[in-house]
Amino acid sequence: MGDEPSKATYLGLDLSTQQLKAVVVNNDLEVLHETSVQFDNDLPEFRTYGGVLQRKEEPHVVTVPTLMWIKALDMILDKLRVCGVDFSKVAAICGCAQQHGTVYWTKGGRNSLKNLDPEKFLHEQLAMAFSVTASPVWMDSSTSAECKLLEEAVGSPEKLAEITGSRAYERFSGPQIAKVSRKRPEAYSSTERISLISSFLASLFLGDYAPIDWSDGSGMNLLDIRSKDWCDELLEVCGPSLKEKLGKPVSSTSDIGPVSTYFVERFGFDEKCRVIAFTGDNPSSLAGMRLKEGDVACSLGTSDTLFLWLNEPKTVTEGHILCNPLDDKAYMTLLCFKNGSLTRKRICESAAQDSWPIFNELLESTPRGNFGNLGLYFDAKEILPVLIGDYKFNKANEKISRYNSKEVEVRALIEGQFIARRAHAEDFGFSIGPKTRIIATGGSSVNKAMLQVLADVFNSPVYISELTNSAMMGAAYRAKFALLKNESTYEDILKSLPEPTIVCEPYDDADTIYKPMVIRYRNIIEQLMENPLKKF
Ligand code: 5FX
Repeated sequence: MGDEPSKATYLGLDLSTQQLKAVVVNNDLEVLHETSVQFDNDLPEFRTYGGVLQRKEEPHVVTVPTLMWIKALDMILDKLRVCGVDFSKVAAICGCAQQHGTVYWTKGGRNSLKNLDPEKFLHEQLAMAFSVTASPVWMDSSTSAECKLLEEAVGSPEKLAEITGSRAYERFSGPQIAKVSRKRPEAYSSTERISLISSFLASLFLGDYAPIDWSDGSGMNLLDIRSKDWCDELLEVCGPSLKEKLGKPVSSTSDIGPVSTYFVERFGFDEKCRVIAFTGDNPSSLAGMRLKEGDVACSLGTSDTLFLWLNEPKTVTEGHILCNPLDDKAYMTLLCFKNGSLTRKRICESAAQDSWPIFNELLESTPRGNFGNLGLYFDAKEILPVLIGDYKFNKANEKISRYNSKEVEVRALIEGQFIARRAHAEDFGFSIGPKTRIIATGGSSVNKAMLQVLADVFNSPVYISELTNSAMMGAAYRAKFALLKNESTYEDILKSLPEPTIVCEPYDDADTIYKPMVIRYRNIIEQLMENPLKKF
């Protein structure tokens, strides 16, 4: 493998909310094999819905059985083997995962990782490796008390945002770790190592604890994004000996070591195959989308996210600044909206018989502006704005309980979602206009009817890449980049790949219709935030 670079391949993984995906690319970054494991359908024994566990009695607590992810890795590697992947050619492995979630390795966890028996599945051998068996994930919003602790520790939300890139957010790892340490002190004290989901997945390949990378580490409320080291004051309020439990964070482009002998012996990986630091799904998407200055990336998945490349950090109290996964000196911005594709699916089920073609027909049969109807749908407590429930307004801006027609409901949902994305992006300082390229990715980006609404609401052309799954592809590209970074730029490595292509342009009247609707949205939110039960 190592002697014939042109025959080298790269393995990229994406452990997202609803599935684990894997891709093998050749040296020209062309896809050779691609496969996935869907958690709900392929691993029904874990009884997840949308990839997570959530009980009615405690709706704000959202977890995932850690072992399910390990079993998914066992399955996906076998799927790749069965479809003929020659693992001996893989020069480097890299991956990404949903951000913020935490994994708690029990004492002896490292030992288990180092002594894996290649005759057995990983999930058989790691079943007892965790002190907390259900990992809290990004959809969890049960840590308001811990958020306060972190903000008080440094003086204010603004100060926390200045240091870590974000004010305290319930889903962020610091508040989540603080909750485990406060509510389950025994589990916390028997924890040898805390990984992010990305570094946990990397640990399995490494056969040892993998370090947390700076970019995903920026989603913890614990990392100083300028010095790129943990902030001691914050670690102290979260739990005892946290520095040792987290290990030292590293650059996202680090080569963190060779693949473990388990993979060499079980699957025939070359012992020279390297493991590259895994990162969060959003940073990985940034790498997969090859954003240019001024481009706005819009990922439409379980969560909807908007992000862009940033050269200098800035302090923001809504949204997030993360270390950049490709350039140690640069940063990226991120806005995350929790109610993305699962909410779209709910309305698709209720209004369009669970059929996307019918949903699109309904969407396209209503005019832009939806006769003045505007809907806001938050199945789970939203991040931006912090609201839960359905809010439907008619032309007279009266709050109504339901729309008379399915087509109005479908358009109210999609316009409402994209109007919210635009309003918050503008508040955050994104400059958006007819020259901005919106580059769409994520599951819903295959839906052209929705992308047309996106183009109109943002009054900007929407592009998509031929290569869907930007987070997973970003992992494969980063695998190659990390090996060659001393000789080539990232641009050079990706230059043979096709450019994103334009799929929708805004109609001429788009801004006239949607600019006032963005203002109207802001007024509604202001009033709802004061009193969510307000009668308009
Ligand atoms: C980003 O801050 C998020 O919480 C989500 O986009 C998760 O990364 C989804 F995987």
